[in-house]
Amino acid sequence: MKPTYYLTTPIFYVNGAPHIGHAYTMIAADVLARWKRLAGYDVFFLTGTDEHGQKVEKAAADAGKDPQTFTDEVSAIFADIARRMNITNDQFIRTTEPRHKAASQAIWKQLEANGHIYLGGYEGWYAVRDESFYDEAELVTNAQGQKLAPTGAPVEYVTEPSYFFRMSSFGERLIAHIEANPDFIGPRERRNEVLGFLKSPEGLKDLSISRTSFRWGVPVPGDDAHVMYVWLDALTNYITAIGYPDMTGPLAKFWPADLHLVGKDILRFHAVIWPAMLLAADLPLPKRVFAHGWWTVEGEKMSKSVGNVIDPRELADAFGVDPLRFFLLRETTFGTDGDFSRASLIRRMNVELANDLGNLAQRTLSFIAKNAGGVMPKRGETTPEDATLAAHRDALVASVGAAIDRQAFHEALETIWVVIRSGNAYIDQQAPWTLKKADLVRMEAVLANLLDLLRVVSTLLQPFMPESMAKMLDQLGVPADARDFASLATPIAEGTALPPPAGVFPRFVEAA
Ligand code: ME8
Repeated sequence: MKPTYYLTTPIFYVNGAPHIGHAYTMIAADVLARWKRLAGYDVFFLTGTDEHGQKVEKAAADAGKDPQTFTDEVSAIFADIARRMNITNDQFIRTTEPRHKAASQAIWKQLEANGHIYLGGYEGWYAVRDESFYDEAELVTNAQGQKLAPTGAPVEYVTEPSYFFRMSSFGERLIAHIEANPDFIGPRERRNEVLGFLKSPEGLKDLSISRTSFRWGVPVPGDDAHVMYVWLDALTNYITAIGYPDMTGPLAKFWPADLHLVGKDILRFHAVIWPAMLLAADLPLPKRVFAHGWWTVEGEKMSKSVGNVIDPRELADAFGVDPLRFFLLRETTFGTDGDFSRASLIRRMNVELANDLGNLAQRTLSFIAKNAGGVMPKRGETTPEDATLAAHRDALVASVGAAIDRQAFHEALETIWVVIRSGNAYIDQQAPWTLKKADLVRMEAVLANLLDLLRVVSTLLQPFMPESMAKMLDQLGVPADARDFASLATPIAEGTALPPPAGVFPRFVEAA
């Protein structure tokens, strides 16, 4: 029986076209999912779209479409982005699916049966852009005297009947859970923020969980005048996808989730509201919620009005999907903010992909093609330099895996790059081109060491750059069914024929 691993991205609002921020979360989650599969896990990887609520209803009206037609169209764009980014999600959930309405109503009924829902009235501020309620004290006033949410979103004053979730009664249990489980929220600083919020004098309040001023949502069971607050339905997607309310099928196998990967904007929904809902419904809590940082583009916040929203498909057309995936995870510490610029993407492509990794592979493989019969060379006696290189190589899978388990993707890549650079230093130092004239046995041994190194590096980089590494592993003579981490223990047999080498990472030259 394989161990299981269940991970999710947020489900994205279909109010507008996806951009690199959305692609970022999908790609990071995909690297993790692919890594875990290669490490022998039975992975369930979920992404999808969040299609209810006032914001989506408004966007549909602005587009002159009925909400279902509109969400069908925009959801298809998100699914297309996932496909183009090579995302290996096992399911793409849409909250307008009948099974999801059923699951949302089921959890509502469970909360109600457990005594955690009551009818009242909401009077206060609401930001449609954030689909979030705000206290008067949280609001800021801009230069025009307009009241705004702390996120900058416009707010409106709402008075309407509403059902409430008794969230306030879960504060103590949430604090205890977070304190007893240091890995429940990452990164560490964000965990402290959540604890600070829960322990603040305002503490946890009851949450308004239904709306009556519009219709685009899941109807509240037994009271059709209300639709559920969009976040209540949205968060439930994580259990809809695995069969809730049926507790015996995939849910029994995959719940609790191993990881909810989200952006920092929605951590509180995932680290406070969702766990409170689960506690109230007598369901186990996810093992971890990790909040990554925020991308700007060429130094500016992405927005339709600035006109700098980048479609990740355009970037993939211009630079390739793998360089884009690599760049997004390499450029900044996962968990902190990043700035996207074409210049830095091109720099990393040329320095790290073309020069460091591409050259190491190209130099080694073309030398073997020309001077060692185009086959896996014979391994020889081990010198101290060889032993050092091999030790670094063999430590990689564990150290990179540990970084990935902490969602430290940047660190995982840096650890691999240190070894790639030491491979380049090794080839320069050992100089097989000189050995060619003096010591063919040693020349072969050096080349074999380089191929053994390249095989490990390419195997471990598959989750980050799946297409390029498939090409690389083809050239290294690694059979398609021997590319998981368990196969690393079986070296390529000497004499294995290698296909003619072809560069995997050309230098990117900006068109004049
Ligand atoms: O919040 N930088 O959906 P959403 C980095 N439907 N990541 C970004 C980003 C940026 N500039 N912009 C967006 C919602 N993201 C809810 C979620 S989950 C039950 C419901 C990513 O379409 C990041 O993952 O606003 C962020 O958390 C998410 O998109 C927000 O997507």
